[in-house]
Amino acid sequence: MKIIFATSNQHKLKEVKSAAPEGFEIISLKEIGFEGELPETHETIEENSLEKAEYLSNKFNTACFAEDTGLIIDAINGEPGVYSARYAGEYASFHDNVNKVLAKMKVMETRTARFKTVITYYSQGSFVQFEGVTEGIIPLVQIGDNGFGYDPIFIPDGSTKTYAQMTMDEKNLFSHRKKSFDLFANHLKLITV
Ligand code: ITT
Repeated sequence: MKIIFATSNQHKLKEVKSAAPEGFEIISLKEIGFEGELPETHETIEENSLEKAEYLSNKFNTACFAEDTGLIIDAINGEPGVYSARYAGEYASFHDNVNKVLAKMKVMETRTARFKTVITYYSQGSFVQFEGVTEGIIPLVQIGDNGFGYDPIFIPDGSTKTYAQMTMDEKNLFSHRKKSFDLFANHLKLITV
């Protein structure tokens, strides 16, 4: 089964390809000839996820899925949350965003946080959403070089490593994205039998 993943983030694309069960082929935006950014104008992860999937589905008149992800840190009122991609500014790098979090978290004793992904599958004008959440903690310093985004500052519960110290397969054992994708894949299996 072929499904289009509406994302301009190549790291997400790689992870979802590695998480997809046998029989699922993930098609990228590049492969369907879309270049550019997807719209993300809302205040919640759910709404942004829907906005991206709906936009692409309407533009190409095809079924597709999109996802929106945020890192939610308790000690700083849920930041960076829905603003995870541009936390340190519109053109901020992953590095800038990580440094901003670490600076804000410097004096915080409570280190709990969670990653949340919401996948939206949009098809013929209707949609369904799948949520994956992984609880964890924010270390005092960044550790590891793998992955992307906030991976160097997130230690999922049940591990002593940050996501950035893990291989992709190891990250998939804990990953918020993988949890939401598994729910989505089950849904697709059910509606296609
Ligand atoms: P698309 O909207 O095109 O999918 P994006 O990078 O803009 O790509 P988001 O709006 O979901 O995606 O941004 C969330 C940001 O959160 C992302 O840019 C990363 O910095 C971070 N992020 C998302 N998933 C992550 C993960 O698994 N590990 C670490 N950081 C992650």
